[in-house]
Amino acid sequence: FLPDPKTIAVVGCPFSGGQPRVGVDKGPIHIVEAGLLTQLKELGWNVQFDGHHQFEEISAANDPPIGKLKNPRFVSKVTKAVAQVVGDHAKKGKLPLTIGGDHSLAMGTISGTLDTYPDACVIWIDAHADINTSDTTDTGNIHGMPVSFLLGLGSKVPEFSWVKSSLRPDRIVYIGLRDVDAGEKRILKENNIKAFSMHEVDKYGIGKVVEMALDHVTPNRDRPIHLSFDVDALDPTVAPSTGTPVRGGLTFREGHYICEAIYETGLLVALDLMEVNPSLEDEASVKQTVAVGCSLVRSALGETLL
Ligand code: HAR
Ligand code: MN
Ligand code: MN
Ligand code: MN
Repeated sequence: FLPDPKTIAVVGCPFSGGQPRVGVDKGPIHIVEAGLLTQLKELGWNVQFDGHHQFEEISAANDPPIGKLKNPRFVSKVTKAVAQVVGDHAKKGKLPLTIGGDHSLAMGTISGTLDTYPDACVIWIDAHADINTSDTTDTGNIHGMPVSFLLGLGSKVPEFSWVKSSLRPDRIVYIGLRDVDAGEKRILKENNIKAFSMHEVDKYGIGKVVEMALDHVTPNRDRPIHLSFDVDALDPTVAPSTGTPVRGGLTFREGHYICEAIYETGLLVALDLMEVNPSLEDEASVKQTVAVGCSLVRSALGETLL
């Protein structure tokens, strides 16, 4: 889908409004400082980066909850702008790489992808399903809800009416789930959404799981793929610096295998790396998490072991 010379447009999103812990907004800054852009150039890509995405903060005082949703205007404003930026890059034939920031940003990134490629499918790698609706959320944190907005589930929230809600439930697949709320389990079942939890990863092995995931969303291997990778899909021993770590996650190799296998399809058109929080855990853990984030991205963009 991408014309030569192949170009990555890096969209750094220092944003944390979709969840309560400070620091996740520093994720993209650390990842870029760690040398990711140079590493991607070494893989043969053209790399464009115009600085991290700038946005005006809306203070909590001016952004009271709408229903249960926290910071709704701020999240909406930022993710809407991100949708525009990602969509513009994609329409010019570039591959947008969005570095978060919290996972509410995926409302924007995937809206941008769907606007460009209405046929696109989504592969969502996460410990969490992020599919609470405005009705089912316990926390009100919007990073736990982006998928429901993209699918058009739950009560409509006018503030988010701009979100592309055209994603079909059979065009998204999950890998890595292990902390799914009761309401989310119901939504997954009712909508027949395919999910490979850590149980299936243990049972079948990651190779088979990725093959089954691809068979589900693109049986003929002909649909554009948007890969949204939440670093908390990895085990906390592998990626400790993240806001909602859950034990029993993907190994270093399982995470990288997913990225490598998706690259090999030649169908990847957009990539998100989300939820790296450099203010959590000690300095060594931060370094480790930032490094693993960079290497996941390299694997998804063509780095091979041989
Ligand atoms: N399900 C919980 C909620 O709705 C927690 C999910 C958010 N955690 C994440 N997203 N990091 O993947 O608040
Ligand atoms: Mn997530
Ligand atoms: Mn998560
Ligand atoms: Mn939970």
